[in-house]
Amino acid sequence: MKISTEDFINGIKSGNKRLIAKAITLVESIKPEHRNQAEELLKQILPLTGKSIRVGITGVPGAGKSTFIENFGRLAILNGKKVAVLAIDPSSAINKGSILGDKTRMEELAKEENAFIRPSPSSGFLGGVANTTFETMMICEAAGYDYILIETVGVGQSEVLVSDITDVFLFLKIIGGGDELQGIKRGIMEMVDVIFINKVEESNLQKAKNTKLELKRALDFLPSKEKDWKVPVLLGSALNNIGLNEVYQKIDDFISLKKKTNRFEEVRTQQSEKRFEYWVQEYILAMMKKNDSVEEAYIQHKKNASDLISNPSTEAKLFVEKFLKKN
Ligand SMILES: Nc1nc2c(ncn2[C@@H]2O[C@H](COP(=O)(O)OP(=O)(O)OP(=O)(O)O)[C@@H](O)[C@H]2O)c(=O)[nH]1
Ligand SMILES: [Mg+2]
Repeated sequence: MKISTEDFINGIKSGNKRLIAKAITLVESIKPEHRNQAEELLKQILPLTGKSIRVGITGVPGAGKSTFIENFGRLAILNGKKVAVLAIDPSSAINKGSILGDKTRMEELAKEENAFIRPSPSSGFLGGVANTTFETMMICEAAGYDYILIETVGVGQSEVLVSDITDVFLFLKIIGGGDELQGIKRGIMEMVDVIFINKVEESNLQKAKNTKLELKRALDFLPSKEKDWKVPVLLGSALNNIGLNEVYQKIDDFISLKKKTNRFEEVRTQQSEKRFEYWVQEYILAMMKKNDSVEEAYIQHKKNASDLISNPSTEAKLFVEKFLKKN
């Protein structure tokens, strides 16, 4: 049975998890009639959004992201906060990637009344991963969640996507995790706001301290992303709940600093502009493709590009000029 927009909104406002989940399914849907209702819903909840702290968490597979989120989330709840957990997974559209890693379902956190855990979308969807996750985040914010924790799943572009929708970016590092072999992807180091060296125990404490020094040195060579913020490198164990308080505190400090310097709003504004630009392209293309001959041409030009008959940018230009050229 179709749920009315009003019912969705009342459900979200009252924190009804079943309706929150259904609203998220609605915004993830690619069906045009669903999209129309999604737009209406998002428009109406907009005034209720924007108040959470949006945290992106990255790290190589197995670094302990899910374990960290589970215990960090419980810590936030102990501090009286409500926590929503989302995943961003650019690979899921292709291989129907696993849901927040099948190994870790965050069972303890999931039991908490003040936690909401949402698996990443697992099939093709409109608007790209970051935009879909952003809209999911809006719904969670309207439902009163104070922290939105976003786990990056898969490697590569997911960090860029997640940094486009978050306020603070946390990098979980493990010693000997392979990432230092690649000099730790420079891109990540430039994006990161807080580093947590995870799985530190008595036996590897000295190694961890050395890694911390190396990271600090590497950071010194990079331009700082936020003025007056020195990226902290913390040590601890997500599994044993060591060092998470410090991360919590650093995130708090970082957000306070960004608010004081107006960077908080400024970055969010830039992020919104980027989303706007994205949607303009998305909708222009969708409108154009409603016409059969345009759709046909689109497929042909795309094929030329994919068959390497010509350069993708040349094909894109030819396609657009065929239909949009002033005459
Ligand atoms: N010893 C130790 N093990 C940990 C710690 N944190 C996480 N682990 C373990 O490391 C393994 C991977 O943890 P996950 O939390 O699933 O890691 P992840 O980064 O979410 O992994 P993916 O989602 O697959 O990318 C699990 O077996 C955890 O129990 C820690 O602080 N110490
Ligand atoms: Mg995980």
